[in-house]
Amino acid sequence: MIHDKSKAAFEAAKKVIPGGVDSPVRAFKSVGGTPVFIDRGEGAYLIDIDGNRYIDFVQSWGPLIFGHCDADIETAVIESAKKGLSFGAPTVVETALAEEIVDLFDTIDKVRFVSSGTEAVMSAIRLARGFTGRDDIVKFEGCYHGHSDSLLVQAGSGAVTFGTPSSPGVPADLTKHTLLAKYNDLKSVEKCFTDAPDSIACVIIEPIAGNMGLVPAQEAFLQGLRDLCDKHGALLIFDEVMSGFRASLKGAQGIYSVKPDLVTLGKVIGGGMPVGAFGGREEIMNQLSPDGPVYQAGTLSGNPVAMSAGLASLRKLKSDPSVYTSMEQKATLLVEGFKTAAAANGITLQIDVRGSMFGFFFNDHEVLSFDDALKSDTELFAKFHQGMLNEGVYFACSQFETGFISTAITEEMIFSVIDKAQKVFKDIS
Ligand code: HOZ
Repeated sequence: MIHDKSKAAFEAAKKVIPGGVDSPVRAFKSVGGTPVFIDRGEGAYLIDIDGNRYIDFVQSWGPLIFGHCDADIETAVIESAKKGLSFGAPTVVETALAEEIVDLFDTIDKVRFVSSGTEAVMSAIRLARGFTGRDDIVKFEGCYHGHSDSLLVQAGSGAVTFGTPSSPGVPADLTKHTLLAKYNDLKSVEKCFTDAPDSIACVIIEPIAGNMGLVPAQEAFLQGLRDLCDKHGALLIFDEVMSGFRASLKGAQGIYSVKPDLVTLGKVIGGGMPVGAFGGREEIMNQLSPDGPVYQAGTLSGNPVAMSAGLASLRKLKSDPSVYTSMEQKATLLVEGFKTAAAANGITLQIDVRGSMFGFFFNDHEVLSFDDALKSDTELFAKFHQGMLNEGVYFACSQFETGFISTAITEEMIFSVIDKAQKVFKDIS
């Protein structure tokens, strides 16, 4: 495959954009080679500026559950854009999208929209602190909640990919309020509460972690978090920016029985446009300004074009929830095919699937935590990534990310990807 134009575009970008990218994970640093510069998407495919086509398992890191250029979402965006791009004033489409979310999530009475997942989580944390009158938060190693200061501590996603899970530039005075615990390890959370019994405002978790690779929480562990939070008067926040409308129509909450106090959303609720949201029980959400004292704001929050894209996506998902079963079947087919093909070449993969999310670790042992994920063979992953890219298959360029199925991906495509993987596993073993 020829990537000459992408290589030239990357050189040009590096002169004027740090690292040539606007988000570090895109730079392909951990897998080698040059990032491909995208010209356009078409359903299940990405087409780069050299004209190469790839089956896309990244989907803009999750939002594009219907693939690229879905006709209904495109129409909603175009119709909305024709009426004006932004008003900085309320529109009825915000209420309509909020109503859909409140209808689907029993844990959300009210929801506020922002422009990114980072903002959603940052705001939810402030609200939890304001509501409880406490400063400390508990987060888990390997969970990534965006790049705001108090959450960029032992974080997953690009932060771990580039070996800076805790970033310079974050004042120690701020991170002293971030207590760290181990994913799927209740004892480590109990220790946080023993050390700081009355000062923890909230425990925040990706109930289906997607930023250290795919690592779902165990039900008993989540229940243990719920019990500890209740015992100590802390709030439980589910960060469902990634799993919301991805793991199921109700996100992780459609799979687990444990209920959070606050939920953060993003990605799918914007249909590909920049959107985040946080919501929860009325008594908590009413603490937000202008009804309450906790300040939070945004000039472009609830942007009508983004809200229209999100509304079209959610209504389409609600009208046919069977798409989740079919995406889960395809995801399972894919990773089981990979596991078998890898094993035939002496490579052990750990695989997992939750709805339209899938993961595969080059790892001999079960992955339940960040420590386990870090034991993966990232060099082998890099070789696999390069091999598959050359075969026209686009995976996230890090072992510590999740893969996504879209409704545009067919079973025939999955079989063809497994065939290509068989060849690549053979080459790299
Ligand atoms: N895992 C990241 C988002 N949840 C990838 C996207 C990015 O950092 O640009």
